[in-house]
Amino acid sequence: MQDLKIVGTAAYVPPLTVSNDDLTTLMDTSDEWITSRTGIRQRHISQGENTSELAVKVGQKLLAQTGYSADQIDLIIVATMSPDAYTPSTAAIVQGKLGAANAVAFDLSAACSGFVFALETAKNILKASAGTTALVIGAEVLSKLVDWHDRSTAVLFGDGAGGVLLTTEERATPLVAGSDLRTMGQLNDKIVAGATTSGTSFPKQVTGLTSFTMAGRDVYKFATNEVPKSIHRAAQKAGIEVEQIDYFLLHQANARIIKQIAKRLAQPLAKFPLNIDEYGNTAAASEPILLNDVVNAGKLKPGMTVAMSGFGGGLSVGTLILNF
Ligand code: 4VN
Repeated sequence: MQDLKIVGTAAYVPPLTVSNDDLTTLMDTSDEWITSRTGIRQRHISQGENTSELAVKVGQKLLAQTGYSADQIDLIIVATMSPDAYTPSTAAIVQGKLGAANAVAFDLSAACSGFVFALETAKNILKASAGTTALVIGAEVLSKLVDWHDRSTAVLFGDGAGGVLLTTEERATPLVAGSDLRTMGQLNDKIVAGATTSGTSFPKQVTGLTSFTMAGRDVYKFATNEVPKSIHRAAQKAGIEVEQIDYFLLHQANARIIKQIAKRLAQPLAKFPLNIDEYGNTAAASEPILLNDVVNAGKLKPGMTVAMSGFGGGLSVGTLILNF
């Protein structure tokens, strides 16, 4: 059957690393608290590179690795909650810098579920259109939205980007065997960043954006309850049992949350790769950075089945069952 294949994966993180100890000079926190509560040891922080610049580096790596030329790309989706601007889209900037003249490009805003939503969207567009090849990138510079004196949020986040090059090809099994995407918009106020005000008087002033706020306990509860359910629904759609899944690539929000989810699914922790120690929570970039790390570690073999789950702002959750 004609279906899709991930031809390449890539990631880019800015060179500066900030350790937990480094953060103790900005706020009342400790390496012990951060590592035991979240599993984070350091995060990469951009110095001047904006979201599109991280995404362009991922795009350039994907083209170089796969041997595709920029004009062969039909579609570029950038999943981000920290775009360079409201307009142009970060994806349009990426399209221009890559010289991908034949690609339609747009951003997808679904916070930490963004990459999963974007991969499913790209799949559906490629299957429904004459296009064959897409870049799907998750990219974030969360450091520009974080209040660096708020110890409840600042310790959690990092900057980075990752992505895949997708193309149409003849294969025996579909790339996406099952999917489950959900939005719980009644809980939209639980994670907020970059809010604007409409202004009451006229003429109005252009004002700044709000910094990142999160109802941590509520989001924690949401994730541990909803992610296992989403994985079960996606597995059911794929016609498989959760036991048949080789790896669970979960949004790297918090190592304790991931361990809790593994427990609820009654699956061994060895099936849940973790890299949050090195990158922190990079929202929409976390899934493609993790996928790239797992691919580069040689863990993913053809024929394996992977569940990829994103969850967070919206609130939202999304799971894809992927055949490699
Ligand atoms: C998804 C999740 C989180 C998240 C929520 C809570 C949380 C991460 C609360 C308790 C605190 C340690 C940190 Cl599940 C964030 C996002 C946003 O990307 C998405 N950490 N914690 C403690 O006191 O232990």
